[in-house]
Amino acid sequence: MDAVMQQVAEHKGCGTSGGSGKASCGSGAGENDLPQEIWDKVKNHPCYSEEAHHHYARMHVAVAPACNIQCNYCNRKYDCANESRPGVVSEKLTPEQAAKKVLAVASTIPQMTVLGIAGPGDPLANPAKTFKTFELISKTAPDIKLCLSTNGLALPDHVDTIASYNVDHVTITINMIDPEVGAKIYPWIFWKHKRVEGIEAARILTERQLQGLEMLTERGILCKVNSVMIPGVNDKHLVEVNKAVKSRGAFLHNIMPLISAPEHGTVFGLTGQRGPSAQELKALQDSCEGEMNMMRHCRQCRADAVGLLGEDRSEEFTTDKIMAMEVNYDMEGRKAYQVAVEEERQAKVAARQEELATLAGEASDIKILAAVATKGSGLINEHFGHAKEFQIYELSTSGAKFVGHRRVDLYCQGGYGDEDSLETVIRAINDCHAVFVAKIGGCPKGDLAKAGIEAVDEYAHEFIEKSAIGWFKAYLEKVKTGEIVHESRGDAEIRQGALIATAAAAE
Ligand code: CLF
Ligand code: SF4
Repeated sequence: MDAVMQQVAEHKGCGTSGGSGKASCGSGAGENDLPQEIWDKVKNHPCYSEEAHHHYARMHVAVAPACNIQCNYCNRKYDCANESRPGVVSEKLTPEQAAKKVLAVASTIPQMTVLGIAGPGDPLANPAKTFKTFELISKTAPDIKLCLSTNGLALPDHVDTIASYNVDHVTITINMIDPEVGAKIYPWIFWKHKRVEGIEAARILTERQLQGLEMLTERGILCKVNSVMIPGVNDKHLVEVNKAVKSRGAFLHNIMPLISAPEHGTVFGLTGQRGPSAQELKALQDSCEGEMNMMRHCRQCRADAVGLLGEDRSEEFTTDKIMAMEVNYDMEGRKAYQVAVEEERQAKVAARQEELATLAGEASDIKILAAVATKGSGLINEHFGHAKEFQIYELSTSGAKFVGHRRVDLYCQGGYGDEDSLETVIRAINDCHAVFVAKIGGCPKGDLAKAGIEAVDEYAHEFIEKSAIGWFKAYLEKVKTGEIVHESRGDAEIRQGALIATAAAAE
């Protein structure tokens, strides 16, 4: 393992001293928490840096249709569920179409910094298409970072090629290191021209995944491990997985909830295997965070996703549309735009630090969650009724820490509020004490208050963390003076229904 990767392996998100002297957690680790070489690799990557995901976008090109394993949470009719939300069929692209699409998107969305190949099958089960795409893009758009996500079975065979294309970021989905657990997740793999089943299949898969991870980190390639949390199958075991991947140099661990609605037609969906609740997911992520960087901002996006992680602009870039587009790839213009984004980002960090300093000396064990309606840039800039997701922050005397997001059904249905949707929003953010919004009507505000959630609109268009810290300070003051009594909130729902609704709308 080279010196830089050794530093990555040893880096513990929590308890690391940041520029402010404050502990920095997980993929929220900032410039002062990481070696310079690593910071340069992650600072503009929306998946590898939580901080970057408010400002920078990624895109996927769906050039890899085939897969070499079967996961019980996957229905082959749909995208790879390891890295993509199931339920949406992607348009398959040739490498040449993909290269044109990248130029079209990069010209339209200058903050798009990363091109990922994540399916709809496994990129390394389609190596010719995957590497041809990388080759074309590295020639025409050399400023774009290349990223890859794989189930890992074929990974050891391709590590040198991956390194030769300067792919800096690789994700491996590792759901187990114990073949007995694996046999409950993977019915078969396709290995050396034949189908292998059961424990033997899982044994080969885990060996190849861990071998591939070691080979990548030895070459200085930054690795993220995705794990799907399947209650009763691998939830407890994922703590062991976390230790195993950390010891092999993984930079980031992304524990994602199982999506298993029966409508998807997957084995887990049809057998009634449930996904985790919001609290179960957070508890597992928290328990692993002392070991290594945890990603909590993954959107389980599709194999043709385009835009900021929380938005989906893929409909603007269908094959018909991109083939008709006049593309003007202006690298200097992109650079200039990104300089402005960086200034905005620095202003946000400075505002947070300034507000955080005012919390110094506050002694309280209270930790609460708050939901935020945002369109990006780290601002409270979305109306309650227009939010398709809420970002979740944990507020404590250490500051405001991003801990997740919740997808919801739109409350505002073209001029009127939908009461059923409001119910689902409340269930999705039921563990929060407050929801920060740019604007909200009197009716939903009242209904939220009845459910014990305060709708806060006085920080409209201000920075999220600075505002949340300010509000939390006032909350602590009210508790101290006895104006309010602090009470814990209940659990919340990870909205599988909202995923299906969005998917259906996109089809
Ligand atoms: Fe794509 Fe994955 Fe690269 Fe990101 S996504 S290949 S690392 S550029 Fe990101 Fe999407 Fe989550 Fe993946 S939010 S599903 S972690
Ligand atoms: Fe499906 Fe991806 Fe698993 Fe292949 S690796 S079976 S495409 S979820």
